[in-house]
Amino acid sequence: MVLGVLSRRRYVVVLVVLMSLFYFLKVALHDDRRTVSGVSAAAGEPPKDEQTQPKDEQAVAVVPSPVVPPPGPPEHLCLGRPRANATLLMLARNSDLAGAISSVSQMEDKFNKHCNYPWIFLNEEPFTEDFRREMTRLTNGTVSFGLVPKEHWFQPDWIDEDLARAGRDKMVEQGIIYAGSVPYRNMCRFNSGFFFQQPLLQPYRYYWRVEPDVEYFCDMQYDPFHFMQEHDKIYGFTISFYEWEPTIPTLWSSVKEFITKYPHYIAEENAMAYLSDDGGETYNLCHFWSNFEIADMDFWRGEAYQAFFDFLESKGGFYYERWGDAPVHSIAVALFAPRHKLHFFTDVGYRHSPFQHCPQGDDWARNKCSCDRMDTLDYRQQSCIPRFQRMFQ
Ligand SMILES: Nc1nc2c(ncn2[C@@H]2O[C@H](COP(=O)(O)OP(=O)(O)O)[C@@H](O)[C@H]2O)c(=O)[nH]1
Ligand SMILES: *[C@@H]1O[C@H](CO)[C@@H](O)[C@H](O)[C@H]1NC(C)=O
Ligand SMILES: *[C@@H]1O[C@H](CO)[C@@H](O)[C@H](O)[C@H]1NC(C)=O
Ligand SMILES: [Mg+2]
Repeated sequence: MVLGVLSRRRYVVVLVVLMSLFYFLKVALHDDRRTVSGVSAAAGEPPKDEQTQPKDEQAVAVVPSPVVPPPGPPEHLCLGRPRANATLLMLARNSDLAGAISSVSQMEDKFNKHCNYPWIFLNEEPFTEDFRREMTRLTNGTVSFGLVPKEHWFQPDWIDEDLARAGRDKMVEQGIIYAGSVPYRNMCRFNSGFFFQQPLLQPYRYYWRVEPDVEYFCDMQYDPFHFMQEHDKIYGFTISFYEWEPTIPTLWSSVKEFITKYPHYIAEENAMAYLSDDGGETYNLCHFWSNFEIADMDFWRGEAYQAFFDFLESKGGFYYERWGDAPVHSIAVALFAPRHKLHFFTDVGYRHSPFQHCPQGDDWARNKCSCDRMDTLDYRQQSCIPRFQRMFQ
């Protein structure tokens, strides 16, 4: 009897030691991998290597398969459920570092610490060692850094630069924000037609777009990617208002031309009523603010959107005017998908200066939102939310 207890105790001690050893090794190896990717970046890897950062599957392969599960929650679970096929995404410059730290740490705190969704950072220049280290430090998810290829970023040669300059100068005279900026136009075109083609994004279907210097006010109590999938949504937003007309003078006439040429891409039960107050004759300038997007890249990769982007690209309006990715995305999802696939995330508090959406009522209290409930764009004069909601009444 006494001997039996002793040997059982010894057995337990050995088991505990083995478990601790395994956990220690796992943590050490995991940290190692994350540090190594940061250090090799500092050594100035060629851009090609940037596209092949370790993915989740490869990361898991580094750790020996456990005999006894390590303590703590399983890594692939998100709020008690398996992670969706999704990633967090940020396009940023190295100079955006402070704003990126602020946005990423809020996203981690409000949502991703429960889920460890991967983060993908994109830039047309290599990210600095500093940027990589700081982003890696903020999350336990896999972090990857991608270099945008030149042909997805810079003004194409076939654009008539004299015409483009004339367009910029005219806009500067009108006092429009980013009027004279070519990089801003590169960014808008990239976000319209190319981000979802990046190799790092290929393994994923859904993304949550995050910008430097934004704010997330509320705790997420559920996984919005699961929500998208389960409710058959392709596009989620929080803020909607009117575009500045002088940035898109010929966008709507191009859209109408596209509709005439490709009527079969227009969905039944589309959201034209959100875009136009006269059945499509004129654009009312309503759009979803694309700095917040939870969306399905398979829609952007699909035939209708590809044809639409190619058509818009051929007009040169990203450079001759200043077509934004917000109206381009919004018009596409409103016309090429049934309106029930669009979703207003009323319960997600978000700010991108100078506008914010603050949840109301139970959502505000339950999700511990840190915003002033009186400060929300939803039903102000500048907002297009009433037009969106009217479609469902
Ligand atoms: N890599 C890179 N990112 C950019 C550039 N311009 C803008 N961005 C990013 O694109 C997004 C939108 O730019 P932002 O300056 O915030 O434009 P705004 O929100 O329309 O005022 C942000 O995520 C920026 O970090 C650029 O020239 N290079
Ligand atoms: C990463 O996970 C560890 C262990 O669970 C935790 O202590 C730490 O706070 C996490 N770090 C981040 C940035 O979430
Ligand atoms: C995730 O989505 C992408 C894009 O739709 C798809 O190619 C990939 O097979 C999906 N992965 C899984 C594990 O379902
Ligand atoms: Mg911004």
